[in-house]
Amino acid sequence: MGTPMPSPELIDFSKLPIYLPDVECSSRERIRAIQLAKLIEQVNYTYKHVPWYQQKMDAAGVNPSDIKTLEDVRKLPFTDKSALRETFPFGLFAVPLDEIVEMHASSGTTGKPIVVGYTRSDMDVWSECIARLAQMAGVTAKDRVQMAFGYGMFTGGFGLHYGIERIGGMMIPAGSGNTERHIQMIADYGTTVLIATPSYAMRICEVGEEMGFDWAASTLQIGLFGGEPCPPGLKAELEARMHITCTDNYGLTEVMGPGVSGECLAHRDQQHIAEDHFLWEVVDPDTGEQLGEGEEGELVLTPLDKRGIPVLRYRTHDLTRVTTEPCECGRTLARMEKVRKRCDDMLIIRGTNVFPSQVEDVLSGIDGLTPHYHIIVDNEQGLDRMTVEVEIKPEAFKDSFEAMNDFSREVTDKLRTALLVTPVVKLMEPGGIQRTQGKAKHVDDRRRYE
Ligand code: DLL
Repeated sequence: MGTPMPSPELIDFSKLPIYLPDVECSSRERIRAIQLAKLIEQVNYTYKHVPWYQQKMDAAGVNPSDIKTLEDVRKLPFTDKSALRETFPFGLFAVPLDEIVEMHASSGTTGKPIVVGYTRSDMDVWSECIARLAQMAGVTAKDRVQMAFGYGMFTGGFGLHYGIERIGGMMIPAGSGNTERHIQMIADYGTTVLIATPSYAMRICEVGEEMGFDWAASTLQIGLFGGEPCPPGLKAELEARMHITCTDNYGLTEVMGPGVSGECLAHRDQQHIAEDHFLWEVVDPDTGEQLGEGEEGELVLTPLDKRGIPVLRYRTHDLTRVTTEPCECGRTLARMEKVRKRCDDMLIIRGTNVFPSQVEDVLSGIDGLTPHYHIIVDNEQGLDRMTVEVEIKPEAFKDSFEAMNDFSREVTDKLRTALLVTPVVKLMEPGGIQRTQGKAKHVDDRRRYE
């Protein structure tokens, strides 16, 4: 069963189990050799099975046979969300749909989501990656693991679920929402591990405190959190108030979902990348040029054995730096610094990705609104809250409170349907949203947890 967190200098790392020591503790040379063999095969596979990539590579004048070293990955074109948007829903799939056993989706920058599909072998790799990161965090087959992610199109719920099953832990598939019930279930079932976004974990913590739940005496020991940044201040508070070890894992739908990297107990501000399944690069977000080890830039990922929907050099827009220095936990897999910032305007609200462009699209389709809007995000009550201020055209302005209320509800419903997040909508009178001289600043992110 997961152990409460002793201070790092007291941990005997040699006693902590490692899921795949042969890979996770391999020499750097061997890791690179595995990556190269897989990269060559993956590029060939992708070129052969995805016409979109064949065209892109032909246009860039690069052939799979040009990939002879890991450095040659630079010859390949980048991929970003627009590729998935252009080919929605299945245009990047490399296998007939009959071979897809599960699909997931996440927000795109506009109306259509990003759709991904997994073959049976993709599911095996996925659950292995999750099993590895859960074990890195101290989870074992004896743990009772309560899921507070939704079991929907979001990759977090099912992804983490399969990985915990793989190490033999007991899954408690509670799903998202109903915070009081979560606390009751922890008490009733003796839950030892909680899976959630860190912000929702904080909400669970606070509601528990309000209910008089004694976190210090509870069975809960480990938080497997992810899906959004977990700043050190938030992590420290979760650990102190819930009396747990709060770990953080990272991933994104386009390359797998959760499972790309996870925190070990030796370096609590970093995450080991599953390098045998992902080739990482850090690039200058403006020029796309590769940066050296330790330099901060945009993480670019090439999954090395993805069969359903392979992607090459995926631009994550997440900013980080990577080190390949050996780690005290025994793993030799590279470590990425926790992602705190993105280099695009995507917001993560309660674990759901939201682009200002989606908000703009919805608002522009509603009669009676001017093009001016303002998004405010805060987390004063523990949970992220998104407020959207919209401005009414003079002709749509009504004296009746009822009529204005109905209008506000219509805007809220349309935003909720598109974003999967329920915003607080504030109707502003004509001219009520401040105009700027230069670029309009649409987003004010006031969340604080430094
Ligand atoms: O959030 C996958 C995931 C689910 C990871 C559950 C971990 C746990 P998306 O919805 O596609 O996938 O969002 C991916 O979320 O590019 C980051 O910007 C952000 N993100 C995910 N995990 C972390 C994390 C899932 N641990 C986007 N720290 C990514 C910081 C994170 N940001």
